Amino acid sequence: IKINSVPTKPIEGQKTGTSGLRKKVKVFMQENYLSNWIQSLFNSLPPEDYRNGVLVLGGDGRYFNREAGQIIIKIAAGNGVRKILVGRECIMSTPAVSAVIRKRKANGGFIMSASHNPGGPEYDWGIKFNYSSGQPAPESITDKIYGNTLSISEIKMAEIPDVDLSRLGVTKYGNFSVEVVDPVSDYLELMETVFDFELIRSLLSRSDFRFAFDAMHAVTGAYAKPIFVDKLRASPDSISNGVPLEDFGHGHPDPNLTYAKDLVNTMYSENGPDLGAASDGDGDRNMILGKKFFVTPSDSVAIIAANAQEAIPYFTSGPKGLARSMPTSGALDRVAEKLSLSFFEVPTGWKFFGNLMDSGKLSICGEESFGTGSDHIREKDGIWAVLAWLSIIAYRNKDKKPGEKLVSVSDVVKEHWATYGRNFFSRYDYEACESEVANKMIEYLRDLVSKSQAGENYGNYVLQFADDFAYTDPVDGSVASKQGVRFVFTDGSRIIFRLSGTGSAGATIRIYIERFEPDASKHDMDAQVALKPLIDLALSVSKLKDFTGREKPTVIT
Ligand code: VG1
Ligand code: CO
Repeated sequence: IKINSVPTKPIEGQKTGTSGLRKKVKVFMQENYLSNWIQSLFNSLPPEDYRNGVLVLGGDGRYFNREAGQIIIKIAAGNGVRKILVGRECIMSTPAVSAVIRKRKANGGFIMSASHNPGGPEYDWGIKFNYSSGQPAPESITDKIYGNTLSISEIKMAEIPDVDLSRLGVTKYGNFSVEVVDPVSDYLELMETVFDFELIRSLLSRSDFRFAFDAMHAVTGAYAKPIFVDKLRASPDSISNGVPLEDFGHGHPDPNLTYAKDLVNTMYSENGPDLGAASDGDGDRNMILGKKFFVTPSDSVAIIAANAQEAIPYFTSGPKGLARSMPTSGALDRVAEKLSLSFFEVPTGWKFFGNLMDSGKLSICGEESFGTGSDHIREKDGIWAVLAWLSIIAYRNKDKKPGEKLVSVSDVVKEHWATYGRNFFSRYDYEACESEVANKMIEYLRDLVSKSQAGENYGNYVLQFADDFAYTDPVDGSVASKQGVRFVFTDGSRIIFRLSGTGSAGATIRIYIERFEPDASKHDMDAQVALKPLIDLALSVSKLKDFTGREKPTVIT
C-alpha cells in the first residue's frame, strides 16, 4: 500500500487527563487535530509494540466516531500495523476492548469515547489508548505522547479507501487488513466464564423478581439485549434506552442519581422493579439500585468483594487482593481486613490498578465514581458489576420457593453494614468552574495542609493528618503526586478535595466526604443528614463559596 507523508504542525493542549484526551468535538474536528495525536502516539511507542502488530478499535457510538475511525485506520496502516480489529460500526465498549485485546493477544487498542460526557456536534469527544494487557496507557506513555504533539511535523497516512465497517469480515489492503468483528461475542464469552449464567437465569426468569437496565442510549445498548435478554432471559421490557445514539438521545450518559433520573424514578415508584442498573457512555461505569434504595458505589465494591467467593465462580478460591482509589470510602478496607486479603489505595483513575493485577496482587477493585471491576480485564466494567449483583441476589435466593419473600438488594446492603459498620459517603461536584479560580482554591488548600498539625481542632473534629496524596506504584516504583488534598480526622472521618481530569472545558471541583458509623441503630440515617457537619466543615475549610461564588453543587452522589 502507498503511504503518504502529510506535513503538519504542533497543536497546543493535547495533554491527556485521568482517562485519555477529551475535548469538544469541534476541537477534534479541526484539521489534523486527531491525526496529530494518533501519529504522536505511534511516535511514542517502541516500534516492536505496533509494527507488524494487531490493534483493536472500538468506541461508544458517539458523534464523529465513524469519521475518526477511518482516520485512525489509515494512520495505523501508515505506521506499519498489520491488522486492526474494529467493532462493527465502530461500536465496542471500553471493557470489551480490554477483553478483546487480551483474548486476541493484540498489541493494544483505541477507544473513541468521552465516557460519561455528553455527545453530539456541540459536545464532547475523546480518545484513549490501552496497552497489550488491556490496561490504559500509563503516564510514562501519555507524557511522551504529549511531548511528541509539541514537535510533530509529519503524519504517515496509508492511501486506502474508507472501510465499510457495517459488515463483519476481513478486508485486505496489501499487507494490512481490517477485520470488522461483532462487538459483543468475545466479551460475552468471557462473562460466561466469570459468572454462573444458569444461576442468574434462575433469578431473571422468576415471576417474583423484576429487573431494569437503563443503557442511556450509550454503548451498553449494544450489549444489554444479547446478554440480559437473549442469554439470561430477562424480559425484553426490562431494557430501556437500549439503542446507542450519536448524541445519547440528548442525554448525559452518566449513571448517577442526577443524570439517570428516569431509572431512579422507576426504582422509587410504587411496585417498582427489584434491581435496577445503568451504565455510562462507554460501558465501564455502573449504578446499582434496589427497590427504593441506592447502593453507593463505595459500598457496592465492598459488598461484591465480601460475597464474590460464594456467588461468582471466577472467585471460587477467593479474591487475591482488594484495592480502591483514594477518595473511595473505606468500606472495602474493612472487607480486606476481615478476609485477610492484601489491600491497596491508589490515585483516581483505573490505570493505577493494572500493575497490581498483572502481578497477581489484586482481583477486585473500585472507585466511588461508579466504577467497579476485577482482573478478568484491565478496565472497570459496568455489565460485569450488574452481573455480579445479579449473582449475589440470585445466590441468596436460589432456594426460595415461589411466594416466599426474596432477599432484596437493600437487605444485602443492610446486612453488610450490620457486619462491617457503615461508611457514610457523598461526593459534591461543582462543574464548569473557572479554571483559575479552582486552581487557586486547591493552592489555598495545599498551603493549609503544609501549615497543619496533627491534633488541631477542626470544628468538632481532631486532625489526624492532612496531605496531598502521593502514590508509589509497588510494582514499577513510579510515583504519582498531587493526587488530592485530604484532611483525615482521628475518628476516621475524611474530607478530600481534587480537580477533575476528565472535563473538556473549565474545571470541576470534587469534594469527597466520609464518616464511619459502627452503631447499627444509626445505619438507616440519610447520608446527607449523617454527613451534614462534615460537609459544612469541608465548605468552610476550603472557602469554596468565597472562591467560586457557588451556593450549591451541580451534582451530589
Ligand atoms: C473521573 C472519576 C474517576 C474515573 C474517571 C474515568 O475522573 O472521578 O474515578 O476513573 O472519571 O472514568 P476525574 O478526574 O474527572 O475525577 V470514565 O467512565 O470517564 O473512563
Ligand atoms: Co466511562
